[in-house]
Amino acid sequence: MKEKDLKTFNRYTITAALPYANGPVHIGHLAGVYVPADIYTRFLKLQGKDAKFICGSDEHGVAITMRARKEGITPQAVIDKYHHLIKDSFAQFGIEFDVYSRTSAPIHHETASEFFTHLYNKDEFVEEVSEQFFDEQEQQFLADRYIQGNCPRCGHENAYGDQCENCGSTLSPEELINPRSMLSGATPIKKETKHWYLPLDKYEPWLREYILEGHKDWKNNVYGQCKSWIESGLKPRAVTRDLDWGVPVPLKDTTGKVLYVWFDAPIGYISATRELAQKEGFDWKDYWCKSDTKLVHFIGKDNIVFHCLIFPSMLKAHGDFIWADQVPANEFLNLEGNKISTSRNWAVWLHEYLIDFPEKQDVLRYVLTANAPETKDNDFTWKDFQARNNNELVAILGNFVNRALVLTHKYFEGKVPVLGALSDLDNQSIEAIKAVPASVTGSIEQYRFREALANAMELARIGNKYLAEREPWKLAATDIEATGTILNVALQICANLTVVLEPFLPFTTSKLRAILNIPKYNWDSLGNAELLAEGHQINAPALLFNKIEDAEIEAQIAKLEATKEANAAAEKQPLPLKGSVTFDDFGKMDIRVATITAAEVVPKTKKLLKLTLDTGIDTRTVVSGIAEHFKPEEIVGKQVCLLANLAPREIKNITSQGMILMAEDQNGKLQFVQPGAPVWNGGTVN
Ligand code: B3M
Ligand code: ZN
Repeated sequence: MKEKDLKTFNRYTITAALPYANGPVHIGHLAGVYVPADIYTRFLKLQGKDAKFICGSDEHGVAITMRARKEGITPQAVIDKYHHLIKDSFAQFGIEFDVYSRTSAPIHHETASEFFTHLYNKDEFVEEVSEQFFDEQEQQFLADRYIQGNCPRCGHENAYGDQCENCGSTLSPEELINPRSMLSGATPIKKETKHWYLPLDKYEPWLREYILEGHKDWKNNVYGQCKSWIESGLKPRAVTRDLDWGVPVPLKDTTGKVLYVWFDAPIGYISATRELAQKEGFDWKDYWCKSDTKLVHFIGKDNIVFHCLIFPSMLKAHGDFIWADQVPANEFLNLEGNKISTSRNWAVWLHEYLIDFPEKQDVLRYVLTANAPETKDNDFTWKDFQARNNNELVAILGNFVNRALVLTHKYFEGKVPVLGALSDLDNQSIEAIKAVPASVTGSIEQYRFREALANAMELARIGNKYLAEREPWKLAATDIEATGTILNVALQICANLTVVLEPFLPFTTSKLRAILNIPKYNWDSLGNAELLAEGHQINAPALLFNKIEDAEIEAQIAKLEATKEANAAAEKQPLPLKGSVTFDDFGKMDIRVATITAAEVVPKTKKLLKLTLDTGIDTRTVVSGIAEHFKPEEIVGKQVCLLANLAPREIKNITSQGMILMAEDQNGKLQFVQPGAPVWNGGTVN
C-alpha cells in the first residue's frame, strides 16, 4: 500500500460543481456530478464519518448575463428564478447537501474578495495591460462570448469569440472574421485594459509533483487531461474581467471590473462552508485548512482544468489551504443519442421529471447510476429507463421483498420466524449476506458506483432466486419450520438491503425500513445475517416499485420529438442566393395575376393538382405540385401570380401552360404568392 493510501482522514469535505443559475438541472448534471456525489457522501455518513456535502448556485459570469439578455430580464432576476428552482429540485430528488448556498450571497463576495486580496498582497498576480475588444456604442468591453463573427475554420457566420458551435473549434476573438458586438451589432474596436493574471506556469513544477507524481490513483480521464494540459505548457490565466456582473475587483480604480467567474466560483465552496459553519457552530477552517481533511471535488469532465489545475494553484498560492485529494470527474451523458443541450432544450429536466414521475426519484437515481458515464460518455434512453424499472427494480428487488413480507404475514402474523435447521441453500444465502460488504465497500471507495450498485443488487437477485428455489409457499403446508427458516433468512436479506442500498436508493430504503419496523443501521451492520431478531414484528407490506407503462414512455419520447422539430424549424436557414441575373434576364419573364376557376387532383399522383386559370387574356390549364398543401375545393377563386410565358410542358399527359408562384416557409409548407389586394386578371407583375 502506498504511504498516501494509509493516510487516515478525520473529516471529509465533499464538493459538487456549483450549477450555473441560468437554467434548470438536467439528467446530465445528475449523472455526471450530483448522484455520484450524493452516493459517496451518504456512504461516508453511514460509516459515521464527519462529512460536509457542499454546493450552491454559480451566479456570476457570462452564462448568467447572456441568459438575462435572452429573456429580457436582469441577471438578478435570472439567478433568483433558477437558484430556487435548482435548490428545490435537488432537495426533492434526495441530493442531501449540508449546505446549498449561492455565489451572489454577501458571504461569498466577502470570501472571494479576501482571497483575491490575500494573493494580491503576496504579489502572486501578474498585472498586465492588454488590448481587448470594446463596443463604443455600448461603452463596454466585450467578453469573448459577446463577440460574433465568421469562423476562420469553417466559415460559420455566427461563431463566438471563444468557440465555434458549428465545428467545435476553440477560438480567440482576434481570429474571428468580421467580428461584431452582440450587444449593438457594431464592429468592436481594440482598447487597452488592465487585468490580473494567475501565473499558472509558475506552479507547473508543483502541479507535476501534486498530480502527475502524487495522484496516479486518479481516474484515467482526469489524470490524462491534467497530464496533457501540463505538458502542453501552462500559461498565465486572467482572473479578472471587464463585466458589470460579478464580484467587484477589490482594488482601487477598478470600476467595471469583476473577478473572473472561474476564479470566484470554486471559492464558493469555501464561502458555503463558512455559511454552514455559522449556522451549525463549527470552525470552517477544519474542513479547508487541516491536512487530515480529505477534500473531494465531484465535477463533469469540462471542469477538470479548473478543479485540478487552477483552483489547487490558487489554494497553494494562498498558503492557508489544503487541496483536493480526489477529483472523480465523470464523462458526459447523452440523451437518445444526442448531446444534452440547455440552449436547444434537449434534456430531461429534473423539475419536470419530478412532476411526470411522482414518487419515482429512486428509479431515475437507479438508472443514472447503472448507466453512469464513469469512464466514457454514455446514453440515456427512455426505453432503457422503462426496462430497468420493470425488469430490475420491479421484477427482482420489488418482487423479492414483497414475497418475503407477504409470506411472513401470511404464515407468521408478520413476526420474524425462528431460524431452524439450515439447508445448503439457506447457508449459501447467509454467506451471500456476509459477502456483501466486501463486494460493495471497495467499489464505492474507488468511486466505481455502477459496479457498487450492481454488486448491491446482486444481493436482491440472490434473494429472489433463493425464494424461487426454496418455494416456501409450497413448503408451508408440510414443513412450517423450514418455511420459517427460509423467511427468516429472506428477511435478513431485506434488512441488509436497507443498508447497502441506502446511498443509492434512499427513498426506497426509507420505505422498506418503515415496513420492517427498523432504524437506519450504519454501514458496519452490513453483512450481519441476524439483524432482525426472531419474533420482531414487521408492519404491513407495500409495493416498493410499480411498472412503468409504454404510454408514459411514449409521451416522453413524443415530447423530445417535438423539441427536435422545434429546433429544426428554428435552425432552418433560407437557401443561399443563386448567381446574379441582369435586369434584361428578368424582363424576359411575363408574370401575370390570374384567378383559379377550377381545381382537381391529377389521378394516380399525390402531389399534383390540375388548375384552370382565368388569365384575363385566355383560360388555361396549369399542373401544380401543391396537392399535399391544399385541397382543390379550398383554392377555387384565389388570385395567384402566374409565370404566363413559360413554355408549355406535358405533365401526366396534361399540357401545362405556365407556372404559379409559391413561397415555402421554414417548415416546408407552401403558400401562394398573391397580390395584397384584388387585381384584374392579366395584370402584370414587375
Ligand atoms: N458553474 C458548472 C459548469 O461549468 C460550473 C461549475 C462551477 S464549480 C466551482 O457547467
Ligand atoms: Zn467553425
